[in-house]
Amino acid sequence: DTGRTVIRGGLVISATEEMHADVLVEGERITALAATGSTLAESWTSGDARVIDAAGHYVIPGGIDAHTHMEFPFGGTQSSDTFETGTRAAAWGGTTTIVDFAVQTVGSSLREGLDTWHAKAEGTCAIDYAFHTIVSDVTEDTLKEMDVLVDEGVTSFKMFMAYPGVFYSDDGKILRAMQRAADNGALTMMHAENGIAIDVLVEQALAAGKTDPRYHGEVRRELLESEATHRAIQLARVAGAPLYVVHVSASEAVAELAQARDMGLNVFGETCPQYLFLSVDNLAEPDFGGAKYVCSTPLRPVEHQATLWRALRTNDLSVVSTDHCPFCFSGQKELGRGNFAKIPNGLPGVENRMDLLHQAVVDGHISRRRWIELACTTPARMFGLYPRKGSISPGADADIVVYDPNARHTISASTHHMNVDYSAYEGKRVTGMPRTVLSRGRVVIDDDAYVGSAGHGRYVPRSTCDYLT
Ligand code: DUC
Ligand code: ZN
Ligand code: ZN
Ligand code: ZN
Repeated sequence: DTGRTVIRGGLVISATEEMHADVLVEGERITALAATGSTLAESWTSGDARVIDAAGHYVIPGGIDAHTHMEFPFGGTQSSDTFETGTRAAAWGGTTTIVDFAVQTVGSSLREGLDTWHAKAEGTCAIDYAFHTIVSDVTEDTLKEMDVLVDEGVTSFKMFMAYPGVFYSDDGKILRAMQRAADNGALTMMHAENGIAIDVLVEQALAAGKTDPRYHGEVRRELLESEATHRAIQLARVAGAPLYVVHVSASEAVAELAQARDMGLNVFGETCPQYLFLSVDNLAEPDFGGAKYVCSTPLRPVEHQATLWRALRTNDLSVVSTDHCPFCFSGQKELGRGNFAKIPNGLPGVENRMDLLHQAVVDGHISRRRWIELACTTPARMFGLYPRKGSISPGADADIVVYDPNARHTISASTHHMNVDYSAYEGKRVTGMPRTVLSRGRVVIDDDAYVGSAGHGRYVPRSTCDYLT
């Protein structure tokens, strides 16, 4: 029994407003908010309620990271965070829900993929979790399974225009899956890069002796991201389906999204902290250090960052997720020594997202309400978790972060909690960090201590996207 908890005296921030309010938590839910100092709020602290003093702090909804890959098989290895270590690290960073990707492998069913991911996550997570499914093999049976999964709360499907021979689907398969999604209310998520053309450039680069990590960024050209983005949008129009483009990194792709949205299409875009804070310069770090920054879509020249920040303000990009997909430098990233194409793709970041975006508030890129909208409320609405998740409102799950906006700290692998031997943001100084984190009413982070438990986190079935009618 988690009893009654009052979070007292903080600044409660939502996507639309801020108020000095006390928050009453009973059991797993938020049951009321009242102005700090009001008779009602004072009445809550009589009796045996536990009081969390939030004076001088923000009180925000727990972060929703709608794009993570725990225990994800890639390039003959597997991402280094388990659901246990990855969700614990998420909690440390103020994220209280992840939406991870179950993987259908070619020749198997969506069901087998989803069951496998349930088995990985069940009983091990520190915070709540949900699933999308990666569709790698579009068949008549797969299309029928999509309808069943939507009814089970898996209401979004990711497809790949990249990675031929692994996750890749051709345009016909994409169109068929999009048509099905248009019928069953699901959201199609797209990895938009022209993988067929990229593979040609990879082969040519390697043949020319260009094997270093920085060539990963050169061959995965901006134009091959924007071309795929454009094509995905046209296919979605033909299918009459909504579209969510994941990990948008290049200005050219943002322009495609903006044009589609100006036409009134249900096209949404996501970007990730690595595209906002890192660049191709990192890929050129010496001694194979660039391998730490190999992800797809790749990091871009620094000029793209300004476009991404602008798009986050204008809503042409409306979600910031991490694409958390960690691989250790030692033994995993090193698989690509002498051949950048063999470096497992992915960066760690699930623990850093809330703080990096708060730093963006400090730096003047976004307002603090927009911070909450991008990191909590819109992901919840986009992926059918709202109103249970994503806001501090009566009836919502008590997933709450008491956030200290003045706590300075330095991001480092020596202090992070992700199961990976480096940090993509090593040495970066940020201002702001979670002090207390509640997951469904239970304190899981208490200042400098993790007090949660593996298995507290539950599977959350999702409804359909709140932005569609
Ligand atoms: N990109 C990555 O960087 N990692 C996992 C898969 C992907 O699309
Ligand atoms: Zn992807
Ligand atoms: Zn991904
Ligand atoms: Zn404090």
